[in-house]
Amino acid sequence: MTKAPKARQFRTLFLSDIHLGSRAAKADWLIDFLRHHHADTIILVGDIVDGWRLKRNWYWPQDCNNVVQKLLRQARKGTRIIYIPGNHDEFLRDFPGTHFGGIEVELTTIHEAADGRRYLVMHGDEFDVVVRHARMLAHLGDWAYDLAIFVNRLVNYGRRRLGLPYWSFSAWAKLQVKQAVNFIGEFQRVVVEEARKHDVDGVICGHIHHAVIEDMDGIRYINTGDWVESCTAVAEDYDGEMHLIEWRQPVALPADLKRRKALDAGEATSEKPAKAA
Ligand SMILES: [Mn+2]
Repeated sequence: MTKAPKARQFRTLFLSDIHLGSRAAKADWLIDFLRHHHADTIILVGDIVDGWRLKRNWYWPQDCNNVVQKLLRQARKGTRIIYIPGNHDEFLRDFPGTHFGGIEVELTTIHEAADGRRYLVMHGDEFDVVVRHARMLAHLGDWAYDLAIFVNRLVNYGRRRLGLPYWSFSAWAKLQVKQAVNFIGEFQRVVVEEARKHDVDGVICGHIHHAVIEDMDGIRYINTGDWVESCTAVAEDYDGEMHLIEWRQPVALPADLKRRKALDAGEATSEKPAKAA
């Protein structure tokens, strides 16, 4: 008989860009990750549910339910869970300060790490427009930068009202393969600038699907990556140290997978059956 490996316990786990409801979401990998990594606090850094994808084409396999159930169960068992909406789950942005199933919704939050460092936590999409027009805005200065963020919010609010999807920076950046690296750098730069404005030691964000922990001009930039391609998370240990974890599903025998599937099916207590596309 094989004993299940013990889960690693962390102070905080940061996860973003899971995109549940899109076919690309690696929900089964995430379930496996959550089975092996526990935390006192889990902060969901946006684009957890892909509302825009679901609106166009309902796709919600059992794996998506399992992720939600697993998180809700941990909340019930005492894990503090904070949900910071992104652009794909922006419907939640209308409910800051509310709770559902023990999960708190906040637009942004300040995370104080065990070592006393303070981090601004946000999804990061509000900087798309700044990144696009970085050079021009740099000449215009602070007020233009703030105005750009405001206009971006307004435009995307309008698009949402018209039933149009959010203008996706990351998808666009991927199309510009040659330029993508520049844009990742620009994004990082403006987000770090925002952290400086908030007088914090670092920033934790998602959105561009590019996981990294890096110090930049005295500010720590942390991007949690995604669960669409890279399967990455950031974990804070009890000393306040941040770790980037890339979760590659261990090679399992078909029998193991079958047993795991059965386990998950048994674990899930959803009242409604999953509705397949
Ligand atoms: Mn996003």
